[in-house]
Amino acid sequence: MLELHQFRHSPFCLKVRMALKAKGLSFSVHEVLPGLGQVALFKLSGQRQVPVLVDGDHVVVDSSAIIRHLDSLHPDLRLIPEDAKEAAQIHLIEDWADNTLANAVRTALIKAAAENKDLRMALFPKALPNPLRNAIGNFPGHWLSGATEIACQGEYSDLLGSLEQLSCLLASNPWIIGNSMSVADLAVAAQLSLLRFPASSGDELAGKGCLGISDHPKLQPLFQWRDQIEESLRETDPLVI
Ligand SMILES: N[C@@H](CCC(=O)N[C@@H](CS)C(=O)NCC(=O)O)C(=O)O
Repeated sequence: MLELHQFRHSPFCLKVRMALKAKGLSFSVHEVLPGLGQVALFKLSGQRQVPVLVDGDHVVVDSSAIIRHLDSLHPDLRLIPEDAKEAAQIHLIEDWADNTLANAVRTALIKAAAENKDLRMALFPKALPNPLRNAIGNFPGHWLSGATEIACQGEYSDLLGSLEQLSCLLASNPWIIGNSMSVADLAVAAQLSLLRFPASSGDELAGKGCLGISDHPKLQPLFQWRDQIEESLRETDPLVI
């Protein structure tokens, strides 16, 4: 049985869950507690980041490496095509999503969480003790919000510009590159989950996100595309261990 060590709301872990589901593989998830749980993760994998996939004797770290591992073992539904030109284009989009998009999305989410106590509370693991959750919830968010606003105006308009381009592309094409789902689609769809949380994030978070982006009229085709991908991959939830 494949075992995924994850933070539930990490987009990189969602990217791997979507790949596992696209390939029809059954797996269990091990929820890592930020901080303490990462000590055990370090013992297991030699580093402290999620996702980590345990596949028998193989311990694979990093979402891109995990998906390449899965593609080599289960090539019937490839997420990285054999065609070299398409594979190169897909690699570039995946790299953009995992780095540039991920950084901009993280900043936008921090700003949104600073402005919205409900979102802030919902993002922290249920396993955290209540006094700590409450302290985080009651932190005066506008301090942080002001700081991120000044620092990140350029990044925010770049993010909006890129998302508008993608939204336009995906209004008339089912996939970003080529004629079937690839790791480029999964990497982008996973990052979008932090801008507007999908149903799979649970009742507390579903529909919440970064106002100004999640409700932007030009970006609705993009979020609909993401929701369709999630819907097509929905099946029995993995066993949580
Ligand atoms: N390049 C990695 C990025 C993974 C990553 O950034 N994981 C974050 C969660 S979203 C993490 O584990 N952060 C905890 C830490 O750095 O201590 C991948 O694609 O898997």
